[in-house]
Amino acid sequence: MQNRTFTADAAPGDEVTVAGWVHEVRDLGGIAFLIVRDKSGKIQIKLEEDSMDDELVETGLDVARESVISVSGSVKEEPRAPTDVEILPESIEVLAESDTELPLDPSGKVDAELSTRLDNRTLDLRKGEVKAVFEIRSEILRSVRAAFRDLGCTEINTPKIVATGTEGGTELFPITYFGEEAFMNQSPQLFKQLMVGSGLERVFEIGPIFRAEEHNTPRHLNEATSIDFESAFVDHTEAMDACEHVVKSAYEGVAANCESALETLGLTEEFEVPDGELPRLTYEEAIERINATGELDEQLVWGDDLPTEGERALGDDVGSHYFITDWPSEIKPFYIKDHDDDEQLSTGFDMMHPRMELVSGGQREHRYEHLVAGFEQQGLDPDQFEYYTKMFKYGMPPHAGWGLGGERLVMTMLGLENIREAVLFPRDRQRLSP
Ligand code: ATP
Ligand code: AMO
Repeated sequence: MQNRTFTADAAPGDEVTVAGWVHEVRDLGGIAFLIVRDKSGKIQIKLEEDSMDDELVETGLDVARESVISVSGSVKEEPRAPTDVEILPESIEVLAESDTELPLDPSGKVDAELSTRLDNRTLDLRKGEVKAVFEIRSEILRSVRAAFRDLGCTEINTPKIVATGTEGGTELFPITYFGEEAFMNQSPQLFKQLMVGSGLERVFEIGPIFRAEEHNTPRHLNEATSIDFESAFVDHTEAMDACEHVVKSAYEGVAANCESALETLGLTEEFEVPDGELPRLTYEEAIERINATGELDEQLVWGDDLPTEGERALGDDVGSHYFITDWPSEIKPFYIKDHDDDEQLSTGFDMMHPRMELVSGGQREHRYEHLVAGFEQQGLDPDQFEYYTKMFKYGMPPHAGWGLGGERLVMTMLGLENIREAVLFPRDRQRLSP
């Protein structure tokens, strides 16, 4: 495989070896064409019976679609070839034969159901438009990491096997840990907070979260990727600024570095980087605006969580990414701080895409007594969280942060209908393999 040339780099006059998958075989009788596909694109290989070695032509004609071959030869200009060049082969080596019966058609000519695609991701990602989603996902993660670096964050990794949940007891996956009950972590929440009180001060983590969600929906996964930020010495408004920076950086990175993937997805025209300061509505304004749309059968009142149809009506009304701030304390978790002058009102916020929630965050309760009281109010046993609460006795600075759903960011950015399309091997209620 030494000196392999990507098909996109093969220029007229070059002697090259390209390797890839047989995308198409067209035998016109006397002359035949193989289209070879690799990660960079496709190239035509011309086979001519009269002028080429019989064995070479036979090898080329016998090879099944989706087999892996290596072709050495000279590159010629050919205006009738799909990429204006073709290879006149001197040798063709079959590296891996494919069965002729394929569970899905990587050329995309025959549509496949999502479940068939997920069962055969290797073949599915041979399609340009599926591969493009994951190239963009990779760029999003790269840009997000760079944005966290701009903000002076240190990347951390925290345990995924834990003793307690944080985001509501019903959504935990229990496991057995050397005879003891343990859980898959729902959020790095408590660990990232413990690290803002350490010498690191400002941290981020990109890692899996596990939630035994009750419902099967197009926007929930049972294993998702959480992009988490936490910083000492900032309040919730500064945490929102950081959130804006990170989300915008993801869009900017994709706009700058994923031109061809966006083109493959037909998004070149409509791709827009969120611009200007994102609107920040209070929860109270949000419910008033939802009620004013008349889209809900029942009017929302203070204290209600926002139903999906309400989020959608408001998203249509606002028309861009936006924040909802100042949520009622009673519907936010124990670690979110209330406003100093009104304990019914929390510093919790959500960042919304017009289609759905992307981020939750807030300023944290860093005062030991208030924190312990908050546990009790939510019916949680503070003793179980002692490893966490005790660090609040040794100098825990004021701090704030948020968690962004990685797949939701990919999904909303690319207009994907189902969040499963943004994960290679999704975990949902019906899917544990592959
Ligand atoms: P040529 O004299 O260039 O080999 P041709 O026009 O005499 O081509 P054939 O050789 O019989 O015709 O080719 C059959 C078909 O394949 C034609 O429709 C021709 O346009 C097309 N064709 C020939 N060579 C190429 C090529 N290098 N790339 C793409 N299509 C080709
Ligand atoms: P929350 O529970 O709102 O907050 O989660 C944060 C973000 O993670 C994404 N998300 C999911 N994505 C796909 N499938 C799921 N099942 C799923 N659950 C959550 C969403 C959501 O907005 N500890 C807090 C964050 C914080 O305050 O820092 C938390 O986990 O995009």
